[in-house]
Amino acid sequence: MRRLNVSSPDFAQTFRAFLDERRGQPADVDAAAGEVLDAVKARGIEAVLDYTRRFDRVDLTEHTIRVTPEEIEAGAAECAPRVREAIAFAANRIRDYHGRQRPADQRWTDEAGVELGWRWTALEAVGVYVPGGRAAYPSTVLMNCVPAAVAGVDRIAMVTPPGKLQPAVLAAAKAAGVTEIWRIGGAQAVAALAYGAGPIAPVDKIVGPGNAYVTAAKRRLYGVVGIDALAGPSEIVVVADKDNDPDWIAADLLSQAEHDPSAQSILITDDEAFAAAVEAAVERKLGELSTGEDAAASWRDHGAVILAPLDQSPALVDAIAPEHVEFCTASPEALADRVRHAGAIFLGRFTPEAIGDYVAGSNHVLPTSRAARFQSGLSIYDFLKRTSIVKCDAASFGLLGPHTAALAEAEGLPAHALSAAIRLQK
Ligand code: HSO
Ligand code: ZN
Repeated sequence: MRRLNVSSPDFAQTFRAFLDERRGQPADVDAAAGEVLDAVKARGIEAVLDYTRRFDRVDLTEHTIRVTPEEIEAGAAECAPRVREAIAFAANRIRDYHGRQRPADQRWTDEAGVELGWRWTALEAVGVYVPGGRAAYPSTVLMNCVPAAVAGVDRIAMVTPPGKLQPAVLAAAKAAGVTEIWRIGGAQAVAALAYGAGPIAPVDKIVGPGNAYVTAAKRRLYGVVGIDALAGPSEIVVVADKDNDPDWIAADLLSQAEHDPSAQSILITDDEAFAAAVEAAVERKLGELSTGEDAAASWRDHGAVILAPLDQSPALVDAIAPEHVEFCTASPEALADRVRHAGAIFLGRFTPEAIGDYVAGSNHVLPTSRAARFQSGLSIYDFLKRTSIVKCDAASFGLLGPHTAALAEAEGLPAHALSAAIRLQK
């Protein structure tokens, strides 16, 4: 854990170096992922089944690769009622939040008499990657699939590595409107979704987090399909005054740290004694968490405490452009309104980030690694596209046609000029 102080003479330099540190650089697996993609493109389902045997050590067939509706029902029924209730609660809130994002179509006639506008339509088919093992989060299923369903996507195809499917993941898939589940993982699953393979029909876009192979496969397939942002290690900034309970703030910092040894938790506070109390609380709690090992590594290698007047916190937050920022102060808006670059902002002492991870309704798929400077979290817009609409009549064409012909001639494109001129002669 690093201690930085804005009033120390070398702060600008230390802070810059801190921001430039790269966390958890993904392994260079690009060539290996490329090979898998080529094989699936060439040999389809056979290659997918081969890789599943080789990498996952599971022998599947074209028929057993699909999780049947009966299996989904039976698995979801095993989910503890308390968790099932929470999934339904979360799904409803996520549905409501994303439903409000729905943009309107537009149509108008401008002063030249041209009818113009645009129309929004949903993607037809989307693939959602859900990691296996410990990172098979039902919340991730909800956050990726509910917005797709709200947008009106017809097919939502989930892939997840073979093995026992967690009841909560199946319950979330059901609640989110997933239309099919395939037990495949890794680059071969991404390839199957992009190219289609045997019973798996191709999709138009692939979203969802995965390991280095999955990320490399998605990056390579961009263009064949759409992809979401490439997820990096999670991060949180907590801006807190001394009136907070240090234990609460420590828990919030640890809630990000426990995700991954390369996650990052940063405290910004104006009170040295409070900072020390939070640090002590973090150390105490690390020993109590089952995820303590990862959290300790994250806090040790990437954690930071920045001492600064709180009035300077919006500028510091902007420089960090974090995935999440909490303002745990009496008047959080006064500071938060001045922030420009952050994936999600959590206001006040009773809004820990965990609320946003699960049930607030806002999306927890957010820009990491300073991508908040140019990117938003996952939304209904990731599953919609806009089509432009243009209509001229003879009179309005009379106004636009000559300018079209002039530009076409300037570009050396005579057929373009002709398609304008030919109508002007009428
Ligand atoms: N905080 C993570 C999302 C998550 N948390 C899933 C719990 N489960 C990245 O924003
Ligand atoms: Zn989280």
